[in-house]
Amino acid sequence: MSENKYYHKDIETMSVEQIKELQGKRLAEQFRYVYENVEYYRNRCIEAGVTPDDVKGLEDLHKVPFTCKDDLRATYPYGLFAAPLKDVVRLHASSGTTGKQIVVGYTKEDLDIWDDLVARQLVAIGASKDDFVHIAYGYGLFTGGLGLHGGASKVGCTVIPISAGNTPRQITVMHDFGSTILCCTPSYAAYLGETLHDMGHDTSYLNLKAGIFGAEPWTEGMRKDIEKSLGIKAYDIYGLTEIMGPGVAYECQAQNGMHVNEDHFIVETIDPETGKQLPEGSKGELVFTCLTKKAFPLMRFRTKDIGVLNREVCSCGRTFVRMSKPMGRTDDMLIIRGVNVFPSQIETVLLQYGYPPNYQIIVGRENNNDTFEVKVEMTPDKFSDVIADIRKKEAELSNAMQSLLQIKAKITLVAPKTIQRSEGKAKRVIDTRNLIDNK
Ligand code: DLL
Repeated sequence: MSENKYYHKDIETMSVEQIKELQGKRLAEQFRYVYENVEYYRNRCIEAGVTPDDVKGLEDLHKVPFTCKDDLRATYPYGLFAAPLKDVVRLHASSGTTGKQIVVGYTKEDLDIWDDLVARQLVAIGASKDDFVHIAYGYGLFTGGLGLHGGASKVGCTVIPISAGNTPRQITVMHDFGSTILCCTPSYAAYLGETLHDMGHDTSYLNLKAGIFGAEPWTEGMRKDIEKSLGIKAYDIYGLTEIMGPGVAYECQAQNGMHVNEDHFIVETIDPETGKQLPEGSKGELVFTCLTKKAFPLMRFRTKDIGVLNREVCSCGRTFVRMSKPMGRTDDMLIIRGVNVFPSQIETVLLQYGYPPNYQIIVGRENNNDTFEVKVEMTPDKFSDVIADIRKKEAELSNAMQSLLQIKAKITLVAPKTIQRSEGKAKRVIDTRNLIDNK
């Protein structure tokens, strides 16, 4: 696994000048395509006084209006699609900030490119046709399962599409089928490592050599623990539903930042307050522009992830800029057991069920598993001191939240006026996981 391998060597190692030239050309074409095909975005451009003739190359990027998650909500479900729906062959979705999910789509060509970009990740960590790729990311509307699946199929690996859950069975399948590369969230990898040892085995029980972990923050400390407990090299992968899913950026064997697939995306860092572009190397909000996508091509999408870009040449020989691990968010999105959760979604459910928005979200980690509790204040009319009544109400709320959030929360109803009021911003979230490296 020490020799550097590339899936698209010529592209992954092209000179920075060539990359920038390609990006500039693609930006001009793509901006025109989106302007012509997405009415909502065209109106945004008209308001900003920008036409396709104004965007000729990378130097004009700053003129291109931003998009953000609220734009997806405002146009739900298909208002930002640029291709006719008859050409859309797949939909995926992720959490919106309130009741509705956000929906994205792919043409056949988009899927082909997505598979290629994930294939770059796999080959960069040494994967080949000889590998058995165990995909324990969730399959379904979440992009993790099918995203890694497409990339591993492109490389010609033997794919084991097991999806998440049933942890002891995952260990048995990894052992019996001879899985060599594990793909899942880092917290699930840690949990699998722990389960392996709880089942009385050590790393020699498995044939694993590497893992591709992402979709949530994880620290260098977690990387070391996972590598030790599973006897593997652990690699990071970044992506987001709005831009493509996994494979927007990928780590190589240097394990020192994730290469952004710059032939298909432009990445910038901006000052989240002013929206001004920052020089490469400054910490800021990551913003991505899709250069080739046809079905759902977002221009200058504000991710709300904070990160740093590094243009130094990497020891692997790749020239694509590297992004750091996300170092936090500019909004209040939490990622719990790999699922994106907004406090506003929780509020939506509480209001639907007649509870006031006095609640507290408590997130922690026990035995490598995220714990997720929501304390909700009862109103005097809902108050009861009969335990069975309270349990029934808790179960009702828990089911409603699970159906919206796609993960289970422990709901604890508490007596009226017992959640501390705040004089400034309400402290809604207590998260004790420490998932960001403090560099
Ligand atoms: O998490 C896509 C994905 C699937 C990435 C599998 C990697 C592997 P969303 O559910 O839309 O998409 O969540 C996107 O997750 O804005 C980040 O805040 C966070 N995130 C994704 N990858 C990483 C990572 C998928 N490697 C949001 N490290 C993003 C830290 C990550 N945070």
